[in-house]
Amino acid sequence: SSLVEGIEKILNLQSKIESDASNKYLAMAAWLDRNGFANTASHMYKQAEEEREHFLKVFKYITDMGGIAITPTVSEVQQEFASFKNVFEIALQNEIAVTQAVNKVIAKCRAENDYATENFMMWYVVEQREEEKNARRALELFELINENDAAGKFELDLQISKIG
Ligand code: OFO
Repeated sequence: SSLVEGIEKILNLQSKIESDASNKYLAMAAWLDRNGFANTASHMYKQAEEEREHFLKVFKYITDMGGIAITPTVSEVQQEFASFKNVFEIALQNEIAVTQAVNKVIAKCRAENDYATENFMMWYVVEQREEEKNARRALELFELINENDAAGKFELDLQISKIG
């Protein structure tokens, strides 16, 4: 393998984090769907698909580098949310945690002089910047549109689904 042990390990951890991120979005999509927010639900289903791709990208990289990619176990994810807005608060928190995990992988690459993996991880840096921006924009819309009446809920559902 062209990966040192510590790098292989942290990449497998990142692969699990991305896989969990996919399942977290899936649970959010289902919650939105059953609460009548059809547009943001389909937006979240798409996010779940994207995270699955992020997971596969790391998974395949490990294999390409001659390492052992471990199929992640499926963890419990949050299924219930306090409110429409709360879904997006949790989504932002999750994205911030993913960004921190990405940064840890890069720090490890630097410590190990693994520039190939550092270069590979730069794609995630760009992606996370975009995803955090989108998650913050969704929360901003709750400041602009009143979620406490039906018309506001309808408008929020529409506008948030157009982000990104
Ligand atoms: Fe947004 O989690 Fe993937 O990178």
